[in-house]
Amino acid sequence: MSLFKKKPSDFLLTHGDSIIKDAQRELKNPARRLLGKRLLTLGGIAMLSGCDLSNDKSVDSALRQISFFNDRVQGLLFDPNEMAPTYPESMITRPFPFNAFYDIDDVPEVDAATYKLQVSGLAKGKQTWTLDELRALPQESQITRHICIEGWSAIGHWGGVRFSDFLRRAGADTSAKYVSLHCADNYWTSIDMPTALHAQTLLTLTYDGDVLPPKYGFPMKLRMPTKLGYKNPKHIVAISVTNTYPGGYWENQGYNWFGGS
Ligand SMILES: Nc1nc2c(c(=O)[nH]1)N[C@H]1C(S)=C(S)[C@@H](COP(=O)(O)O)O[C@H]1N2
Ligand SMILES: [Mo]
Repeated sequence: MSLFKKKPSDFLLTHGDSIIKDAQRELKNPARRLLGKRLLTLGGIAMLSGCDLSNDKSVDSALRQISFFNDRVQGLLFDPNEMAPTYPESMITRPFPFNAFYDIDDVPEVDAATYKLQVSGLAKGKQTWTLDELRALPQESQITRHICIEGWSAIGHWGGVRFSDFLRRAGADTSAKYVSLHCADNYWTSIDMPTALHAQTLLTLTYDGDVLPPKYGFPMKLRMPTKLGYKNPKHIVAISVTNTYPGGYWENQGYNWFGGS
């Protein structure tokens, strides 16, 4: 299967600036000159930022180059206090695009009544959560931009529980390195703890004020506006806190693990 199977033409990529800044800083490192040259020949996404990048093949390749960035460097550059931009309701992309490693007809049907979220690993709190228990926790919402490595971006409106709040309630060891997230469609990904605790990282239960529909990840999606689309898992059924590198579905096929800014 091609990693870049779709070329949606009607979305604008206007943000990705922090990733670009990382890229520019990285260019100063002589050990990465070759990579730097490659990035430069791509014209610099920073300069393209704000332009209509639809049908621009360089977007795919530019994002792909960025995905080669060293995870450690990205981790060091990550600023836990820096917020991703938020947008007014008028800027929400309608309809918000669907994407997965399969077609929309194959979206998994998760049964709300029997659904349970499992928490395991370095966490000594409650290990099983029902949907009602998650809905009873304090809720927040955000309108942020989702950027997919395939070369499109879109603004969406998600609501749910602040992940740092959830992790605390689940008794997670927040000094652990990773949080891995396993999904009903056997997709999985994993994130660094600083991103897990970032104020905009949200365990979402709603989309645009309604229960999260199946296509957007019912019953829950972890939404991180600081990370690329593939790091935002839908249909999460299990969460594990660990110091052992968990990888991910796309990450194990060559996508950059940190995948964000
Ligand atoms: N469970 C699961 N989560 C997933 C994926 C997937 O295939 N399965 N695809 C990822 C990718 S690449 C993108 S761009 C977003 C798309 O989310 P959306 O359908 O809400 O736009 O989901 C991400 N999370
Ligand atoms: Mo994606």
